[in-house]
Amino acid sequence: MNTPARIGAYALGLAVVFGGALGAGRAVGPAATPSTTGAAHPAHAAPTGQPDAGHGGHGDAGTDAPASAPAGLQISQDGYTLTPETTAFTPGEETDLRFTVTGPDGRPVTAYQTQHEKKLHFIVVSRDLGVFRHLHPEEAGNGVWSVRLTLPEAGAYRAFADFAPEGGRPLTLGADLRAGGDYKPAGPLEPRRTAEVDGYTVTLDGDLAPGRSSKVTLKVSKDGRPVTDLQPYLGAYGHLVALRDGDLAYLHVHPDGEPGDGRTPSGPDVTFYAEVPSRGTYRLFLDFQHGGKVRTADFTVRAGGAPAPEGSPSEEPAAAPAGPPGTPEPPENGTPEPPENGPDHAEDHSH
Ligand SMILES: [Cu+2]
Repeated sequence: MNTPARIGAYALGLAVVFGGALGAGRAVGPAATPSTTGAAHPAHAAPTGQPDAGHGGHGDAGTDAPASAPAGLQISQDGYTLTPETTAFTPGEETDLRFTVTGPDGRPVTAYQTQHEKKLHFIVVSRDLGVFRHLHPEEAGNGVWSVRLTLPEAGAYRAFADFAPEGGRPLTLGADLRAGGDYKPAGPLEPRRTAEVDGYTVTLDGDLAPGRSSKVTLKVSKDGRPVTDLQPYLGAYGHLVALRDGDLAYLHVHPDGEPGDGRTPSGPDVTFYAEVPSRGTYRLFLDFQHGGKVRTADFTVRAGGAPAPEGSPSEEPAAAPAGPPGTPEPPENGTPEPPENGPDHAEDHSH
């Protein structure tokens, strides 16, 4: 077979696989939640029912990779390495942070799958989990990503790149950043289930059970009234990032339903399924969009009790299997593109 013909056949094979994935995703519908494979799903929120292989560097659900460490704890994994050009910052000073993800061949990765409307999601938190940023860097060419970042206070920070290289599985790599100066450590985190942001009150309901999928519901209200017209953000009515206090493990969370599926209300409740790997304290950051602006509400929840035994039922609704893992998400049909938010929103959260 000559080369063009081989490429053609390969492309055709891909098209079949992708087509199958789309078909599966559609047929299963938004109610589908891959509960049996959930544990292998990593940390990024994914609209349910999409053939989402899971973000964050866990094994493919289909290959039943052994339970590995949570995502985000490594700077290099599966041959991919996060390489920031800068790790030293001056507090309060906006800096153009440039970085690459180098692939197994040692070169910067230039081809990415789109996940939740972006090729790469970039999360920056302070190590004490008081500061949270969810950013979308721009491609500066040749595999270089560029993002304007201000670290507000002196201290140590963790940056997570959440992406899926073309032809590879989703990964979340983490790298430390630091801002020099007089560092004042924050006190211990106390549980907090109500967040106030910009006149909005967001309350969190539900408990996190180690080792199983736990339903978490966030209710958004403004001036005492439930908000029922939340806007889609990254293909969902909310985007939840969960991090473990102590090591900043980046956890798997995905929303229950998606805009336009005919069953998911645009508030006031936004439901997620979160999987925490252990007992401990977790910080949850909810990005939600209303009135054209994305805001972040933050919570602190303790996960207690013993880990659930193997094979114990999950709280997730049982459903037909979702699309095969490792396949890209279907295009966002019928979901209006949320307005550009200019510079990504950023939140500082006091304890
Ligand atoms: Cu993002």
